[in-house]
Amino acid sequence: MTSGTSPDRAAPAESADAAPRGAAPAGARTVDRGRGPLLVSLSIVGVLVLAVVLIAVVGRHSGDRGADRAGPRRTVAVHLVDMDIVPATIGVPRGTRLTLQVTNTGAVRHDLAFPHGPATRMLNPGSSQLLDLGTVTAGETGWCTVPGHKQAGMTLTIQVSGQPATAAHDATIDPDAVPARGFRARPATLPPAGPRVHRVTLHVRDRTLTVAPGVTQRMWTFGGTVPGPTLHGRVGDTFVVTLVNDAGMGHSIDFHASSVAPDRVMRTIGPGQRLVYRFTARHASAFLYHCATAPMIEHLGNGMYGAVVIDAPDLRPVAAEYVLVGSELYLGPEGGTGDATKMRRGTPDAVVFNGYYDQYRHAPLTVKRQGRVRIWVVDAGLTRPIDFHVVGAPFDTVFSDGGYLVRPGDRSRGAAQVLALQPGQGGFVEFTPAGPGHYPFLSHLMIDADRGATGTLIVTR
Ligand SMILES: [Cu+2]
Repeated sequence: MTSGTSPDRAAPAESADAAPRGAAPAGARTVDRGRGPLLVSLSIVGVLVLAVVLIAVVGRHSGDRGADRAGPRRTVAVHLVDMDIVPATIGVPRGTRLTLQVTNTGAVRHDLAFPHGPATRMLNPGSSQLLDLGTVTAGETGWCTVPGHKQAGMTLTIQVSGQPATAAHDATIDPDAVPARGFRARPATLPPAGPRVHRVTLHVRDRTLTVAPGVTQRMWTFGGTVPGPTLHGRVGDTFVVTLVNDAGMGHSIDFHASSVAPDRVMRTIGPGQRLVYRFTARHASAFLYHCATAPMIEHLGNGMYGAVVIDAPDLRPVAAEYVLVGSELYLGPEGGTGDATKMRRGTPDAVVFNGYYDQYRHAPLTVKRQGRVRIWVVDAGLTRPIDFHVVGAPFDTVFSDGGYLVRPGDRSRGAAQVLALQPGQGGFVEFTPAGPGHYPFLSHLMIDADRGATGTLIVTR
């Protein structure tokens, strides 16, 4: 293989060598400086041979980490995608002479500017520009200056080696921290089903929300909360939802409960626009709704989801009825939007019920008298299954994504330990607690219970 012998064959996305392509002049200069008295006795041909050998050595090193120590010049390809910069982070050794080959691969105009450094011109889709950052001695973050794009996640962080990979940048959750005084959990009680025609207005707006003790994030919301409000009705009910976009970028909504042609009602509307999404609920379940604007992974990852609960016609009254939406947190900087790179890697910082780390462990759900409990669960994703379990309370009823898996009175006398849901699924469980006490609930995927997917149900006398 000859791939290591030419600078031109270094990885195209991140070349560790000098100028992009045609690096021979820089390599030749290196040769000139290094030849010293040796060259006195060499012919021109000899110089060229030596140059080729040295270029080959430099090129070989450009493909491995040795270049980070040996080569202080580096050119990195950077893509401005719509509402994202790829890569979002570039790590270099201190003292690197860094050049960015910035290309707008999105559909709208973007630029890249550093607060104490250079900036590209406003780049049309498809165009690119070399951006010389000079010799990098400290980390810094640049962004797209188009209004709203930085908030949407278009940032690029230069990290200088010796600094921690992400700690200097992203917020972190302290699992032992407790909420501030006056903390109020999101009410988990299922709202009443209301009239047969549900008129709902959902304002899309960016809001800074507390997602764990001492940690805030700039979330993209339906109605100002994450998850968005829970809608509740019966089979046959009509929902007339007015979506109003009060945010700075395009958004949309997709109701899994609706049987509709998506084209019109699920279209993206721009800032200041509104649409009316009308549907009749034909089926029972706990359905997800979410923003369906690209890149969906970021619109969901930043909080744009909620639940629509459509009662099965045969439901019996219960003593307590709750809704839990499971979702993931991909923390960006404190007070900033989520980290799109973590979203794409599927590495959440937390898995939570109703938008907050260990929310109902801090503020338990209660059943005032011993009686039957129904808990609706929706998995909003992005990537984690929810393996819903209540300690000490096997489920005699499980309704999973549209049908009963377990029902009381079944001759099998079976019961379920968990309600297992994939992203985009929902259902409910029922059980009668054995007596007063504290019943922990969790996602039984322990890695997720360990990162925020827990709570407590208190059964009082
Ligand atoms: Cu959106």
